[in-house]
Amino acid sequence: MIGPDITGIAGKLGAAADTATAIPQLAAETGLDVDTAYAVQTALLQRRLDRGERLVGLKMGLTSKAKMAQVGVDEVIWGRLTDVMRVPDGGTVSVGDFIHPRVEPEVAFLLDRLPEPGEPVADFADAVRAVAPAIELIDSRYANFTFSLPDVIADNTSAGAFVIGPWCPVPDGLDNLGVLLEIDGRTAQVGSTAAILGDPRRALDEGIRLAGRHGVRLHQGWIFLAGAATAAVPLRPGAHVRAVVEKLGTASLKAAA
Ligand code: OOG
Ligand code: MG
Repeated sequence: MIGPDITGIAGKLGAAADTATAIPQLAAETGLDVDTAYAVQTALLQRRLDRGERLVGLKMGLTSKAKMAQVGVDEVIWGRLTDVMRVPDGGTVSVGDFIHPRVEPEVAFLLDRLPEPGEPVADFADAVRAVAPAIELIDSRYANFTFSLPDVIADNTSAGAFVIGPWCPVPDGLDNLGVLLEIDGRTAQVGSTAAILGDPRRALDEGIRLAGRHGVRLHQGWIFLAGAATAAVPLRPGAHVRAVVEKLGTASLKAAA
């Protein structure tokens, strides 16, 4: 039997991202399941590496009920982050570089010592050197931001860009810190780190487990986004966005007018 055309599908998704042009969903038509969708994601990453981008970390998706409900997919997923996706804290993005960008407040981990293969669970204190407030800009390549589980996996879990605020030591009570997403000084979303799998530390265990299934190991020095604590909000030209996480501080981003 001939399987889905992994490279061809990655080419379509990559071109959609490069030209900021939405495409129809493709998983049903091309017979993608979860495993082949991760193979497409790997081919998409390879396209980026081939043009000189560097893999700098991993992101989790749909680790909160708010996010699952917003997109109608209820499985935890993971994707890849490259250096080109990183926007400096306080930096500016151009809405026109994206199709229909949304922003969401996240918590980032700076990875330190990861478990060896066979060691089941990371000791969080060894595995994470620092934490930071973060903003993820997501941008589904599919029309109307609508997709199935394999569609969104193939599309590198809608990864677009990300901002990391100041790194700080892991504070007490990481499992229940207040989270705010502000747009132009007004509160757009309110939540808690408890929304991230009950405790964002669990997102790391899930990332190690789920990525491990596909032969991907996390590395020292990588950035790890634990997933949004609230639903995402459309990013409009001219908007000033801040993610505020209690005890961690703020990450911010501007959208060019
Ligand atoms: C999928 C990516 C989800 C998160 O933090 O939950 C995600 C999407 O919502 O398009 O990044
Ligand atoms: Mg996210």
